[in-house]
Amino acid sequence: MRILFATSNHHKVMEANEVGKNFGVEFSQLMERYPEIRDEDVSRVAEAGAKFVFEKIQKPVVVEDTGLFIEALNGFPGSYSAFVFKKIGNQGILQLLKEKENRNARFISAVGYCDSDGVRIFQGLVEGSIAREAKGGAGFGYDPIFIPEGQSETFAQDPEMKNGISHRRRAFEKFCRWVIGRK
Ligand code: ITT
Repeated sequence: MRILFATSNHHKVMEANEVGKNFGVEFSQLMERYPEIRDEDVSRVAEAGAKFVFEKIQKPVVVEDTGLFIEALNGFPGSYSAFVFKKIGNQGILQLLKEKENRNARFISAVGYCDSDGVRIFQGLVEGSIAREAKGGAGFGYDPIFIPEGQSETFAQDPEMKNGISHRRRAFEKFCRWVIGRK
């Protein structure tokens, strides 16, 4: 089964396909932009994005929105993670946490799927902490500063570990299970 995935980020498509291959689901990248609404909840951002793209292309489509929620910063940057990453990057986040003992953080991924029956949301979450310094060359975005719970390395140091436990894996697993079980 082939499903369109509207995203500008090819890393997301590769990670989704690592999950999809276990379910016979293949994701194809669709370079279709959509407005990211201002909402603190990544699920609502994904929901609005999926509806927007579906209405435009009239084909079933997936979009995904991810946020990094840092406890000591009251959940910042959250659903504003893309904007914050562009503005201050990983070094900016490390700077904001310089004096902080509490390094707890979580990634939340929301996959939105829209077809003529409407939109559905599938969430995945991984708990972890923000490293003291950026490490690793794999992955993208905040991967060099995120250490998942129970691990000693960042997502960027161990992409296989990331693929096994990430927020995205968890959200796409839920989606794939649902989509192949439907009908
Ligand atoms: P699209 O919106 O086009 O899908 P994007 O990269 O802008 O691609 P998001 O808005 O979901 O995706 O991402 C928010 C930010 O969080 C952005 O800066 C990403 O680089 C970063 N991000 C998303 N998923 C991540 C992951 O698995 N690991 C590290 N950083 C991630």
